[in-house]
Amino acid sequence: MSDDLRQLLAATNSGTNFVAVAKLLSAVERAGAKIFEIPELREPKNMAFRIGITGPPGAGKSTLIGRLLERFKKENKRVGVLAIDPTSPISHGAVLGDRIRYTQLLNDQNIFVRSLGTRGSLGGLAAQAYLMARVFDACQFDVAIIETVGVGQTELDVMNVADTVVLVLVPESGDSIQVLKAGVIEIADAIVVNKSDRPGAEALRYEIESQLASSEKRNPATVLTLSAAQDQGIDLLLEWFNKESTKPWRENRNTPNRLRAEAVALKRDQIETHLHNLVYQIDTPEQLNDFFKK
Ligand SMILES: Nc1nc2c(ncn2[C@@H]2O[C@H](COP(=O)(O)OP(=O)(O)O)[C@@H](O)[C@H]2O)c(=O)[nH]1
Ligand SMILES: [Mg+2]
Repeated sequence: MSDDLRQLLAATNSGTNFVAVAKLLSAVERAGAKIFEIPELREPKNMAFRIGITGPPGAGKSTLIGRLLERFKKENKRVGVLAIDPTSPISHGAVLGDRIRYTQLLNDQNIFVRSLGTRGSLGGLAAQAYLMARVFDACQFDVAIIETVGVGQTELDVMNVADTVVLVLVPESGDSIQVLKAGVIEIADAIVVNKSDRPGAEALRYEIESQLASSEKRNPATVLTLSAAQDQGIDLLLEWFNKESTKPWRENRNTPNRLRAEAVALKRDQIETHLHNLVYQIDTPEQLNDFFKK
């Protein structure tokens, strides 16, 4: 197994061969925590700055990522995108939609996009995100963007993978207010009020700022208003990323808290798979009884 991974990693030619990168990602998905046997995956020399982008469906996350990709492309940055969409396990509808939104950039030699649906287990998504993000590091990407749809516990877990977290909200959406009430703003480093071309952006910004004022978080999020579709205000977010990237995010990634969160995500995935395999053997009441003795 680890020999296969080594070969696949070498075949990526420092991440420039995207066909090989895609194969490596699939192999890593199957290998799980075994990837730690490979030094380049365990302690990568290169680290891609991981930007997590979360928020309710339809907030404009994919559109915004498309804008960011245009900018990163101009700066000759190598970017890996991981689009996680647990809402469409069958049709992959939204994932296809995302592909269309990134379409003009997909053939670019510096931008690699991978979509992840669910394969049954929700807990597994955070594990997959950790694994893939390590591949992006080893493949010499400068930036890794992780998009998750929604704002539940799964998304919170996935956002632990990121070095910086952007929460995208929109005016005129009951979802946005619910997100604020659910305390999701606690995990955000920046909160983007998107669709500033629509009425209500200022009111939402006011709502967010008053929630932040009453939050107990030590470093409250920066609030930015922009319009992804109209390409307005994107540079504010890029400036903010530049500032964020001067922080000691590389060192922070290997703090005990971060490493433990990764360990829990990967181990939970292993245990859930094991449990699934065990219960799968149950066909009769006797076997059910035996199962509990194991
Ligand atoms: N009016 C307006 N529509 C936008 C803006 N950004 C995105 N949209 C639209 O909102 C819809 C959902 O966008 P999408 O990027 O797929 O949202 P996601 O589900 O958060 O990834 C699409 O129809 C976009 O064209 C914006 O700034 N203004
Ligand atoms: Mg999307």
